[in-house]
Amino acid sequence: MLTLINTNRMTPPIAPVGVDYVAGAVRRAGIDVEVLDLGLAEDPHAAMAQHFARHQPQLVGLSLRNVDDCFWPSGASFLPGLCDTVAALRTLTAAPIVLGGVGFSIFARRVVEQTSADFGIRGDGETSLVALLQALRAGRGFGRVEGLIWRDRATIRVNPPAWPARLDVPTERDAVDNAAYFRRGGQIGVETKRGCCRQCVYCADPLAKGPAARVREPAEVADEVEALLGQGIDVLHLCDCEFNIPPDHARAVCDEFIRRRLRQRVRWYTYMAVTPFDGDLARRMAAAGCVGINFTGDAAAQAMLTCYGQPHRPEDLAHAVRLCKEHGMAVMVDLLLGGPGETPQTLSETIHFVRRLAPDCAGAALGIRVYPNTAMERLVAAEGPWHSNLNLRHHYEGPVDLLKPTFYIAAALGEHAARLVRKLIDGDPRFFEPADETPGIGTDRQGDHNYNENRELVEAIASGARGAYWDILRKLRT
Ligand code: B12
Repeated sequence: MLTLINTNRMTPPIAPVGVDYVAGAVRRAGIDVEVLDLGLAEDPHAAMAQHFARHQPQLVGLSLRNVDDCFWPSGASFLPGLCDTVAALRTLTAAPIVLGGVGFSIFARRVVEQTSADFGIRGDGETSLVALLQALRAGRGFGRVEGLIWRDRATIRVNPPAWPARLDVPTERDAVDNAAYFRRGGQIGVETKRGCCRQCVYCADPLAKGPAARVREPAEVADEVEALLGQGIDVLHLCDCEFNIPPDHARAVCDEFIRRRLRQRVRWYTYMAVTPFDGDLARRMAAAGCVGINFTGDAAAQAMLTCYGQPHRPEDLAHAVRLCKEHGMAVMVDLLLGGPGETPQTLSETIHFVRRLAPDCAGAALGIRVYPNTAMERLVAAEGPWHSNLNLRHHYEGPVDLLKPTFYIAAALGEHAARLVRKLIDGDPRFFEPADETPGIGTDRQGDHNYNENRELVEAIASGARGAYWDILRKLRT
């Protein structure tokens, strides 16, 4: 038997989609699995004690969705909490512990070392977790489990990541209490694919999900949406990095939703790249039930788009916003301010351009989380010694360690970069503004869009609001 634990306790709570899929796959392989959801538990320690008083599993799996909140002013890390959870589990069970999840997969080996877990699986969990259970039973074969990080006497071994080209994802969605998450979290996630072939310099998705898109059958995705509808869930957020890459698959998913007339029963939101996007895709998306798109805009100064490795031009962003308006879908533009080469001039170009576009809202995130093994890490390394790099900011003590929340904010923006951004926004209510540096969470929140311990959202959802968080927040504002 396997115990699968969701460790994510951020609020509003997001249903652990990965746990749902992995538990379904393990069950399908004929292995018993119990889900212990700390995201819904009043007291996580009591919940763990209760669970292990009743169950003695062969393996305990911990899902780590977020290593940190990836948000500069707070820079909250969840690793200390994960270490505590692993330590508490050691007192409750002798079963080996395996870690997995998207956040985990970005750093995999480092998190295994830090927490002293027995194993980790980098990448997809469905097949590898079953293979690990089989290897444990046989007492050998660990070298063949895809994505496995394991201890071979004193050495830590790292197998190639688990990114199977053919996806076989269970569609039942019945291992997690999705209805409870819908009541408290306002939306539920569904994936149509995994992986991304884009080269955005800062992005960690290729590290966790692989460098090429691996698509699901549109009919399976629609089956899953219908399974969620059966649980009373009618507002979804896609979990693809970018829904429109590759565009053929996005069209095929929309066509299947249209064929099943899902638009009458479900509303959905998604992340999208600015290109490729045209009138045909916009029309199909709206007809398939899409009510809101959050674009990876990043910037509207060409120099910054080039620096970030974005293939779109500012005009493409304007076109994308126009298409959304024409087709009745709400639109958010996500900006990433302060990257390498950002100056007060490029910042002003971006903000003024986006203000003229008048999207329904825009996220003015200041500071880029620097992840290891990305082009961004290489760019920073090329700037000279890490310890004296004035573009790097972090709240922790000691030398730069990319496992801890570390951000890039171009020093050319001066000491008070957030203030400068707010000045350019000039009170435009459509923007989610960056707060000043406020280590910790839940403090001094003034209109930002950090969804970590976001009381405004929790209260709105409790009062009945549903949808993407940016859409809920912007409606509260206007
Ligand atoms: C969609 C999304 C959102 C949506 C969620 C919508 C919804 N209802 O689900 C919204 C917009 C709400 C959101 C919010 C946030 N997000 Co988000 N989000 C994503 C995204 C794109 C998909 C996540 C997802 O569900 N994937 C699908 C599931 C099936 O995949 P999975 O969880 O990885 O599970 C698989 C494997 O990891 C593995 N697995 C999972 N668990 C386990 C357990 C074991 C034991 C094993 C072996 C394997 C295993 O198997 C699963 C199936 O193959 C990811 C990036 C990405 N491409 O994944 C970012 C991502 C997870 N988000 C991130 C962040 C930072 C956040 C926020 C903290 C942002 C903020 N400050 O507000 C919040 C946190 C919200 C919360 N309460 O948790 C970061 C985390 C990075 C980090 N440093 O840790 C990511 C990676 C994006 C990024 N690159 O920066 N997010």
